Amino acid sequence: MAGKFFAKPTPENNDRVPPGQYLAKGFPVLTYGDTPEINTEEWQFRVWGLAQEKTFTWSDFMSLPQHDFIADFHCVTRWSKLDVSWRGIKVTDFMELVELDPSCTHIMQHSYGGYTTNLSLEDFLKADNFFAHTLDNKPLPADHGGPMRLVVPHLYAWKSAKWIEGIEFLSLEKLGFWERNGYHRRGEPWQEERYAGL
Ligand SMILES: Nc1nc2c(c(=O)[nH]1)N[C@H]1C(S)=C(S)[C@@H](COP(=O)(O)O)O[C@H]1N2
Ligand SMILES: [Mo]
Repeated sequence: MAGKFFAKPTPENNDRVPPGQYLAKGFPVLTYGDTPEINTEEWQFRVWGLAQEKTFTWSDFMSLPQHDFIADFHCVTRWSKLDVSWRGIKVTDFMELVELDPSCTHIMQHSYGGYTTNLSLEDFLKADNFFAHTLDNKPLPADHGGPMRLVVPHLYAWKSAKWIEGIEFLSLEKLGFWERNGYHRRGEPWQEERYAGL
């Protein structure tokens, strides 16, 4: 697999590349289906289920603290990209605006276009997770999930929903799009949690 698009890990970064992964030289785009085109004025974000239902606008997100993030990105199709440079809003900061029912244990991410992916509440509330609107100091391109995506660095990248439009809060684990189609319910790359039932 090494060559034009992929590189073997080097001794310097080897301990940051999970088993079975290669380093991508660029930043590949991986999308199932069409790329939705949404501008920041029409973009909305809704929370519902076991949280008081609320809709947020782009400016609601912009008025939250903004941070730079450097995070590694691991796609289950075996490419990884180290040190991706993003800017956005911490999930934990956003969640201060959400009134969560104590019975909530899981969440579902919902995207424009219909993509879904699930997380346990614990995996969603990790301090390192963030909503990203900027990549390499430029507005997040549509093919990488702009105007806004979630980034969950500690799990395989299919858990980082592009074009995110809402979170459904749940008291049981529901499965998202890839999880219903044979992928692992959690997807931790260091444990190689690639497929369900393995
Ligand atoms: N809405 C949506 N989010 C998505 C996907 C998708 O097809 N639709 N693909 C997932 C997968 S499999 C990966 S690897 C990453 C890829 O992100 P990128 O295209 O920015 O590299 O987005 C994830 N989020
Ligand atoms: Mo992926």
